[in-house]
Amino acid sequence: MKLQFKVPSMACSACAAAITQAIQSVDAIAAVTADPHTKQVAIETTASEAAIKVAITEAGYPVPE
Ligand SMILES: [Cu+2]
Repeated sequence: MKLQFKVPSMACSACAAAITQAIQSVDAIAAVTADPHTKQVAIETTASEAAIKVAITEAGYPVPE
């Protein structure tokens, strides 16, 4: 399933890497594209949207509705 989130606090490539790692801790084979310029995170995963959202939030990057 394809998911897309806007993560406003993703400011640089280190943030993008941390978010990617958090998502891959839920789904190791998730395909993640995190762009600090557009603040968009695109994910191809078999994990649930809720689980991915929690992982990103717990990494320190709130995901607004
Ligand atoms: Cu950063």
